[in-house]
Amino acid sequence: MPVTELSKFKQEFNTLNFVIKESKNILLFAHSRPDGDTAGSVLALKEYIQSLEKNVDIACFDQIPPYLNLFSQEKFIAPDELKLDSYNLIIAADSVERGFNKISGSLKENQVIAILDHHPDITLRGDINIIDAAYSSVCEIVYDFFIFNKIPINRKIATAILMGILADTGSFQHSNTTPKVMEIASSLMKKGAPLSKIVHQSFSNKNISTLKLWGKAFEKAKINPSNGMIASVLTQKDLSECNAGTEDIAQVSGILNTVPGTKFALVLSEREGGIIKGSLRSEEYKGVDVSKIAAQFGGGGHKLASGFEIRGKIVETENGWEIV
Ligand SMILES: [Mn+2]
Repeated sequence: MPVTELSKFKQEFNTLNFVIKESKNILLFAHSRPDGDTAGSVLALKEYIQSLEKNVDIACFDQIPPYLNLFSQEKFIAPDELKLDSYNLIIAADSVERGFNKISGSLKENQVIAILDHHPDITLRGDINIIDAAYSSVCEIVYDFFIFNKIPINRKIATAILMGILADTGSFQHSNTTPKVMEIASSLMKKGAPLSKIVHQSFSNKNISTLKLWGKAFEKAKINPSNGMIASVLTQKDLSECNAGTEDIAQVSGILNTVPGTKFALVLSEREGGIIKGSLRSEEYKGVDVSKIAAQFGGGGHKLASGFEIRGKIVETENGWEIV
């Protein structure tokens, strides 16, 4: 890929690499309940920083799940077990407002903070900010950083970056799968990243509790022929009966959205504290902007993936569900 295409963050990529080289102790920060993108980003960066013989740790409020740790045996360390002020540089990668925000305020003036994110509404800022919603994933940002600085990409780095790209593009299914993403994936495969193995292992990691919860949601799904909506609900009771967690809900609306003839999918799920979360999904070819629907309920997001929160409880009656 020509370096000119990477010019948007030329200065930031340059500065970040300079600070990495100048630092002795570096902390990488992954977001809570880590996914493939945050894990892939910190694993790729760690591999590079380690090669420079620096001390580097990965902090996260949650441990890396085994399905993301198949190509490395990394440990994520809880922030309170670390001496946070001992690091010269802290790099937070992906969803920095899910975890890193809890410690960013306590960092000292002389510590350099770098923020790598691709979420549109990030307000947190560091000393080096590489934040751009046009990126499919933070792993794509990390890739550009490596290419710009001519950092060699070995098999381990390629695998970690591809893991993040696959996670955030839903294995090249989401609309963020740009031609550039495909070019990057191709070059990572050439470096030895095992694409089909990552897809298989990352996406074949469903617990029986997740499948049971999905089963409940699918069984209850209804299609409204007048607006093409496919909708379902999950109550706190469903979650506890299946022994499932709220993270098991995330993919349900995406799967419902695959039903032919539907325009968009809505999943309403009860959360702690009397909150109902609405998750909306559509596809480019369906011609629906779900962020407009979310906005009607005070929420927001992207055209094809949005959400909102309302107060209430889901009550299932003979005539269907009601929100009370
Ligand atoms: Mn991400």
